Amino acid sequence: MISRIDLRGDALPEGGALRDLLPRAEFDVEAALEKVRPVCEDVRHRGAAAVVEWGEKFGDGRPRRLRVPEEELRRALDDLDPEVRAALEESIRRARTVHREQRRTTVTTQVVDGGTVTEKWVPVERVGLYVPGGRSVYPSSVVMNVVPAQEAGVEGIAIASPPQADFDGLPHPTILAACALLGVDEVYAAGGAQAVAMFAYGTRTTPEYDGCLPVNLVTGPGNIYVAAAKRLLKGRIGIDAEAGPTEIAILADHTADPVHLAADLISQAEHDPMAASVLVTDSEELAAATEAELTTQVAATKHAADRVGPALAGRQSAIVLVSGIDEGLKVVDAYAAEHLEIQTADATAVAARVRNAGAIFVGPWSPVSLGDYCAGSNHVLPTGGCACHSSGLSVQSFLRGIHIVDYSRDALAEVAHHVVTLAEAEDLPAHGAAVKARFGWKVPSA
Ligand code: HSO
Ligand code: ZN
Repeated sequence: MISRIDLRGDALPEGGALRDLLPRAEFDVEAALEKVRPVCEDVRHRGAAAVVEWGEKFGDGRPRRLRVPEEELRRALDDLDPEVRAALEESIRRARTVHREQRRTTVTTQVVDGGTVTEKWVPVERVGLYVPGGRSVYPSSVVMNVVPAQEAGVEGIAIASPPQADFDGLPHPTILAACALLGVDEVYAAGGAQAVAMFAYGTRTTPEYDGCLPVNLVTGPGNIYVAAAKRLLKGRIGIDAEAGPTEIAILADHTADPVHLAADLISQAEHDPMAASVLVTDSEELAAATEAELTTQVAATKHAADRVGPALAGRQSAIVLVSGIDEGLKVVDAYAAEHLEIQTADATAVAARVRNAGAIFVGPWSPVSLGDYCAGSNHVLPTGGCACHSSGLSVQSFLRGIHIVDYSRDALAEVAHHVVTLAEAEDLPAHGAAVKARFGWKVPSA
């Protein structure tokens, strides 16, 4: 069911070579680019009508209205199961508690007398948050996108989620209810690459459709076409990341409980047949016990046939055997998982040594599912190894740091000769001239 990779014995290769030995899903965004290019171009030229038509062509329902009327948001919240509402409220409360602390303060540095540089943090004016539909209806992802944007102070928050034929051409009602709970009232029944293009280019209001103002930044997970549209339109818009299939890696030793390990590996495999579940361990016994547990638990899990089974059997999942926890750390660093659980003796100390991961879950009581919903942490995280250079969604994702430079005459005079010297060294004398002109073309001496 799940393959094994044995890296015991020989010394582990370094960096890229080690990474190449580890399993990973194919997620060829480049190939999808050609498919989404005409879609984005069409939305650019024909606006809302193209958004709706491409949605229908790709199998979404026809939206009743492109912009979801506010009474539908209120109705969805009124109809929401009270237990789901209570759970979402707790999820929101905890996410706010964590994300509020991520706000940045303006810092002014006195570089010299009369010379300051201030870094001011300014929220992006308007963002578009993408929330998938279809197989993955995740109101929790609405929370994880909206809360950091709101805590960052973003004024314009728009959400797009595909129209569902089963719900009369509206996005899924729990998505709408989550938007209403969070106080977001600008919601579009649009999905896929066409929704990203709608956000990027904006659409005009026509007799048939409500318009959407262009946004500055698009965030949120989606399928490969959403990722491809983000790549194509990046520059015109900012993006968070190109989310790929979800991943869980677990670094475990003989102290870990195979029942928990199997449950956690299955939990993320449940998202997608392309999802990756990777166990890294130095214990042959634990590997065997986890394999046995996987067989038992997969047989009893709801999405076994269509997602969990194929995900665990896929080339992206494996049990990796290593000679010790030090080697295990090298492996998980090379893998750079979206989610990494540490299930070892002294898990806190081991976790402190991890360099690359989207989020780290420490010890037996911090499963990834907790982070997916109610830890307070964010679940929009870098996939596909991007955790070695990128972070998950946070308040910072919605802010820009602007440097404000304010020097007096004396402060400029003090450093003018260095500016002129560097300008000449770079053969850019006009740069130096911009300073010289201020001092009657005679640079003050040091
Ligand atoms: N594990 C997913 C997020 C999610 N899980 C949503 C449940 N719902 C990617 O981090
Ligand atoms: Zn999940």
